[in-house]
Amino acid sequence: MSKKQVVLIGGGGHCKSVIEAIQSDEHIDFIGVVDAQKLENVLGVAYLGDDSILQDLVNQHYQFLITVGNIGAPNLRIKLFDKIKSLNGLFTTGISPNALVAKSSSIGEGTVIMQHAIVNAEVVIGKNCIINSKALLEHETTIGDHVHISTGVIVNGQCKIGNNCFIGSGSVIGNNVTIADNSIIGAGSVVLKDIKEAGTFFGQPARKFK
Ligand code: JB3
Repeated sequence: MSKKQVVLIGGGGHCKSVIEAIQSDEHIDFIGVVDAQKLENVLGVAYLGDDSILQDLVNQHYQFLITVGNIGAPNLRIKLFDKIKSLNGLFTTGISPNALVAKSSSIGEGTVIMQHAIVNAEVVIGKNCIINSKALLEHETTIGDHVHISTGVIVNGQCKIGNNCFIGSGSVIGNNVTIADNSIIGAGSVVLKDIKEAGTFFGQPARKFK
């Protein structure tokens, strides 16, 4: 199988974590990093330039991952994803060889599954998501587009997490819970009831903060 030639968009902390997570995947070659500011290199991966070179990179048929992270709203990740789409760029998926991903699950373009994450039976994950280190997604859960499930989160079975949500580190989402699009769940929260309208929620049990 030929290797995927992958360009990373955003060269900060999340990018370093993605490189560590997927560099031992023998099917991936990193071409380089695109960042708004000039960098030396990122963990040995070359700096290529700023976003003005994206069309050239698309023309060379490289595949992309958005490696700008987000705590809260994913606006920059969406903007960069849509920009590359508008240039007819192709996204790949990045799956750490240390993650456990069920064969019956499905993972959207541009999504990364970080180290020691577990994605169980019939989970469906949308595009441009971060399933961060040690997150657990249980059976038949659905994750929308541009979602960040942060480090150590537990999402139990048959949940529905809407588009653009951020679930903070260590949070627990109970079985069969639905969370509305654009919701933010603060770190360490416990969500046992549906969240029907977007907002910022925090606590055990989680309550609306704003
Ligand atoms: O929660 C965890 C474990 N990690 C967080 C991650 C998910 O999100 C981490 O703690 C950070 O808060 C955040 O990481 P991120 O996004 O890598 O943050 P930072 O280290 O600040 O790097 C952002 C990079 O994006 C910087 O190098 C910026 O120059 C670059 N950047 C900003 N705007 C951009 C743009 N790069 C491109 N190509 N285009 C832009 O428009």
